[in-house]
Amino acid sequence: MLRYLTAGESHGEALVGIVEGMPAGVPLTAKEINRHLARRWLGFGRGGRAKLERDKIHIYSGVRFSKTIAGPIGLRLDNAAYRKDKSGWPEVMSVDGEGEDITRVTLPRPGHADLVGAQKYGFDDLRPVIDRASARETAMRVACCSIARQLLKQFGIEVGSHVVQLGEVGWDHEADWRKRREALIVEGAENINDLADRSEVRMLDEELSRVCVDHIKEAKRSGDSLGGVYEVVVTGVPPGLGSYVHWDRRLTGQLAQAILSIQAQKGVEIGDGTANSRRPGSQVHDEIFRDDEAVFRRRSNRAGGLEGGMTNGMPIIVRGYMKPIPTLIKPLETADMITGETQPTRYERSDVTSVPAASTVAEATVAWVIANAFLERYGADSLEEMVVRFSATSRV
Ligand code: EPS
Repeated sequence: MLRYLTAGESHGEALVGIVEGMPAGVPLTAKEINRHLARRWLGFGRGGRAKLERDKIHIYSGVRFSKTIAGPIGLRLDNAAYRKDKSGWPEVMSVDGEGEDITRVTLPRPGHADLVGAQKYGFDDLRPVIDRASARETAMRVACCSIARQLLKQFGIEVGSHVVQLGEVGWDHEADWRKRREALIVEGAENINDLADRSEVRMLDEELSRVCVDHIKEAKRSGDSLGGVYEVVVTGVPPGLGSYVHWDRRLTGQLAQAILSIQAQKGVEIGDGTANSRRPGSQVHDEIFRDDEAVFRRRSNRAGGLEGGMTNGMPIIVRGYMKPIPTLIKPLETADMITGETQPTRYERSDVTSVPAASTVAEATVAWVIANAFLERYGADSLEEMVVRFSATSRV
């Protein structure tokens, strides 16, 4: 089984990560991880922090001569915000001392972990919650999960994503964008990224991207933030990953967790999940046929590549629904956590939207789940052995 841990605060010195369970011999370089870290910064609507961070990974261990060596992989990502001249963060986030001179943050933002986090851990200052609940942590997650992605790549499994809706602006002609997505993924899901990464909002349609940028500008002018919906697609997945035999082995549930584990994500949909709930069964289930090479296939993919909690060999389609970011220029009403006094929320800096970023983080967390299921089925101590196992195992 693959495992990873992340540590670090948004305005602390650095983020660190450990990935454990990777077989030996998987090609891995910092360049590949950095490519995905850079993609996480894509998207119009990010705030001042985006101009600061450069996100270059430092690999400490577990890799030798550009290949994994089976030992835990140690990673570090420095926070430029902490190092910036006169940032004040080394004092505010100091590991030592008592922090008597620090101004405490006591106005919790509605919709954020702030208040409950402080109540839960007994803090008289929201700072520890703000900093660990922050989506800054997803940078290290992307780094850790990029390693799982490298494993999948060796077996022709690709992960891609694109944004389908931003605030009120989205694709209303379902059939149109679906056709576009289908055409793109014939050669692998990474092809979606080639197009989406060129759009300012990671959408597949230029005109729609422009409308979204205007929508974001408008939200910014009115001091607001925007949520949205994105789609993650995985291609090249063999049938039979996951299992129907026990609840926690159902890949469907694991994928939902992978999406909802990301900050600000509030909904998940597998395939045509929500539309299917309104349709009669005859218009939902994907008919089965056996092709000329005796491979069982589906005539459609409304199930999003998953039946009975297992992959069925069709592309996996998972959609994530993100709420608008809770840090708003336009204040909302809140209560001071010490005095109880009603006050407007305080604003520092924030993103107007980070749905494009969330789509790339979701790619990473989904890749992790698939890699784990893949290892469960075809796992071995080295990549070489895995290739032998994979080629020898009959696929449904
Ligand atoms: C975040 C607030 C902003 C974002 C940050 C997540 O940071 P700051 O408070 O320093 O302006 O930019 O995202 C990242 C730093 C990142 O790497 O994605 C929050 O409160 O979640």
